[in-house]
Amino acid sequence: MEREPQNFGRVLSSMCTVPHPDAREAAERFLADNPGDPTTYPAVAELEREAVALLGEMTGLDDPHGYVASGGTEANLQAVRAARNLADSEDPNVVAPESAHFSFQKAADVLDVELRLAPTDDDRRADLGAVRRLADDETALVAGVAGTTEYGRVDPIAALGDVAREVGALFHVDAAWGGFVLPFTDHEWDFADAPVDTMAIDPHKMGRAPVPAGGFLARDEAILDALAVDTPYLESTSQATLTGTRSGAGVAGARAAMDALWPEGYRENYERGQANAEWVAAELDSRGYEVVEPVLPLVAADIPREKISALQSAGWRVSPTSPGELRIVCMPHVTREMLTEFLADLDSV
Ligand code: 0PR
Repeated sequence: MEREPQNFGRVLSSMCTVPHPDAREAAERFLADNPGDPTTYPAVAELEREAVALLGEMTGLDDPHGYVASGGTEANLQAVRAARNLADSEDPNVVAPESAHFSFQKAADVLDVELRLAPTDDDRRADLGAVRRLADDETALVAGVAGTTEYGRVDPIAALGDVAREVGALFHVDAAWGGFVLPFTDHEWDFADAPVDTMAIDPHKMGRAPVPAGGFLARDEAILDALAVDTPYLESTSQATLTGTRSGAGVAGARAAMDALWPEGYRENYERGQANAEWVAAELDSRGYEVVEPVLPLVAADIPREKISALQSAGWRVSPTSPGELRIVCMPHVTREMLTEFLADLDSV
């Protein structure tokens, strides 16, 4: 039977969205190109350099090193891997807030490093004092999140970077979701604001690129060198990526989306998403639900489990946070009309 792709009309908790038309077209053209072998596939390799340059522009990094990864999971894992490889510790650890994405657990497991999770504060951001207490001489990497998965919070990035420097660790910022909206806010989060060494920033989330298109960025080339292995039988001689064959569609799509949307299109996405988040937060609040105010375009509200289940049965794609709140991620496909319909259904379930 022929299957249809997901219709985004009722998708409210996903961090994926509808790709930009230019991105869709570019992805289709480069479906068979492998950026993992840049000498055989030079055109897609050039698109990747342009994509990385655009990501550098967005994140305040003049001479960016990095690549289009499969997603935030790979970028976070590579940050941990580079830090572990560069650390002169027998027993390295990574310090991150407990709000960090579960990909850090995978990274710690695969790379055999200890993951130390610091509690978050009353506003669900990394508790600086706790991070400071957990970090020590064996810390290879301190990580902060700029746009957390569950609540869209931005950790105190500059101060976390200082903690990393104090213990001689590298500092990683996970802006996998937030990176395409943060340039239009006043938050401190990027390479220009803080001593950031590496970053995850995913075009396939807020960037309107096709899946898979993540971003791994590094301030120094030495970080990519710490990841590189020799590739004797390829025309190119080394590879710093985690995966081998990669998606030319992801790379070309990411480059096309950013070319079309940076900066004005992304600014509009952010402004519309933020306005929708604030609007739906106020609507939920007026109905008596406890709402976590949206710092970025992401709202969480304490809606009873049975109602969430009933909404899911009505076709709404909504998933709860770990404490059970309903999450609405105001991605570019989420319109005011969708939210109005959602509230009407919420009122009737
Ligand atoms: N870092 C942050 C801050 C994230 O939110 C995520 C994904 C990642 C890293 C990992 O990114 P990849 O999944 O690209 O490797 N956050 C979403 C989540 O786990 C991913 C997601 C996206 C889930 C779309 C469902 C979905 O439909 O909730």
